[in-house]
Amino acid sequence: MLDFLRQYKFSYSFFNFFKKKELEHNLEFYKKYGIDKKYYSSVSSEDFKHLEGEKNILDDKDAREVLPTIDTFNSLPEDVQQSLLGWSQNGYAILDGFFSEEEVDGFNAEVDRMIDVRSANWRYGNKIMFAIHTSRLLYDAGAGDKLKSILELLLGKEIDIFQSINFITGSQQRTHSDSIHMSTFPNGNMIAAWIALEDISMESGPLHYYPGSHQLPYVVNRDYGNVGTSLKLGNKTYSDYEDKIESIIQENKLEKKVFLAKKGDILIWHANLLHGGDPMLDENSTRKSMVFHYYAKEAVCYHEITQRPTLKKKMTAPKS
Ligand SMILES: O=C(O)CCC(=O)C(=O)O
Repeated sequence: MLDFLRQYKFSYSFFNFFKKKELEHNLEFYKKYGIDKKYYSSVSSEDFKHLEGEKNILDDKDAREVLPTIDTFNSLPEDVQQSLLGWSQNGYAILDGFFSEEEVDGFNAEVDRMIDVRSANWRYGNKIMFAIHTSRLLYDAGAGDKLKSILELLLGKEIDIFQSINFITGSQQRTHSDSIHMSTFPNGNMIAAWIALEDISMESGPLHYYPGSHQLPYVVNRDYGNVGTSLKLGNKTYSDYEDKIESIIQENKLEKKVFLAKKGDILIWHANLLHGGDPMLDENSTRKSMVFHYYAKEAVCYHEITQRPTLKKKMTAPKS
């Protein structure tokens, strides 16, 4: 029965009607872009296809030209600066040893504690979702200035942390762009930071990514025949989306890299960088890692596949 209702846009709108506080963030931007919508209305890329949308500064100009003119950038350690300078070209930046051994031990102990007291919100068996809602330590790791100030530098604007995911084992997720899940208008107003919570090997199913893929057009419902109608969502499956991405990788002969990270290393990715999790070669291996996703404050935020506006919880630091 639930699956039957899920294909109808009004089911989501009905649910969203009672979530005004978490959805009203889009209203200001609907007005700015002349979109006639209520806070609970269905929304997708189809609503913006007649609009151009401003580009983020580092999508428009090269980071090598822009970043050295910014004080925050110049105050960063030399190796961090070097990695950020490749952002416009690569769509990712790697920060070695960003979190210390002790800090990461603290994050792992916190995750173990959450599992012990059963406050971990598991999804699909291996993901702990939104630990930042209940753990002060993990919230501070993602929302604290040390990391956030670098991400704001790359987006050229203020951001809010939206989501955290903790993995104990590899995600084995096929290649995708986060913009199909956490979509924005204008495009590109999302950014993510992935942190290795232990040394990562090929056996454990490392994170993979395709350098430069962020410069390809954003793939939206229309691109794989998933638009639907005014009442119904499209009828394609998520594998249809993944197949589409696979064909884009082949057509463009994109080169895959894997992130054989050391404990504490970070990989930051662009909203449209293609990435995923390699298969686990050793099914007994762990791959402890944590990813934070952020939205820019100044954008319409939604989920392209389900055509829903994003429920943004007003984030304040948890008490413990
Ligand atoms: O950790 C991984 O293997 C993939 C994570 C990912 O795709 C994401 O968080 O968007």
